[in-house]
Amino acid sequence: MRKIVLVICSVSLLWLAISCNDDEAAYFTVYSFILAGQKDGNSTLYTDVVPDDTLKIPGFPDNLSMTKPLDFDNDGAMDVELYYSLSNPYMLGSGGSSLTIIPLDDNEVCTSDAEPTWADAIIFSDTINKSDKWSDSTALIYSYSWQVNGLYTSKGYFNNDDDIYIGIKLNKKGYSAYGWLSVNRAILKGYAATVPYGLE
Ligand SMILES: [Ca+2]
Ligand SMILES: [Ca+2]
Repeated sequence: MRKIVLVICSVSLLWLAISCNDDEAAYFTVYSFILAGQKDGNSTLYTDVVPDDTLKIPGFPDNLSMTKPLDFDNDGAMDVELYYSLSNPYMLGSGGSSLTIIPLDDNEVCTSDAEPTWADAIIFSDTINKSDKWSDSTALIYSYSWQVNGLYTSKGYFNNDDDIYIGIKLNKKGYSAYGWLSVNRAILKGYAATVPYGLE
């Protein structure tokens, strides 16, 4: 008799859990980390940008900036935006360019301890998880400016072709997932995020 009661209880609990969560919640799993540069395994959704995309501003030089939204988990909602801007080419004596990343909705970007407004440079295969430093503010990927006298200023960690990554945290309804973005200067190469699985 006790056995029967137990079975009935667990069935009704399950039913309750399902019926209370029509809008996706209870029965899925999502990995709590991703490795920088990881392209498969652990329910990773990888988007290779082919060919690597050198950002170009439509209508330049009348337009001096552009945004490029990215959907990491392919759910139709954009997760971050890249903002690319160039200086006016008619401005004599100086010029420059910059790229920033803007987390959308509740999402966050991994930032540097040393430079809190810069996207952190994560080396290949390093773990990206909740222990990193996360910010929901715009973060600098790189900026470069020059003057005709030969002086130039470079900021951000992504001015070169180093094999480094930007960490992304997708804060969704009821869970967080992690991702990475590969970009050097204004060249977008690819991105990935872990996605929930077990949910139909
Ligand atoms: Ca998305
Ligand atoms: Ca690529």
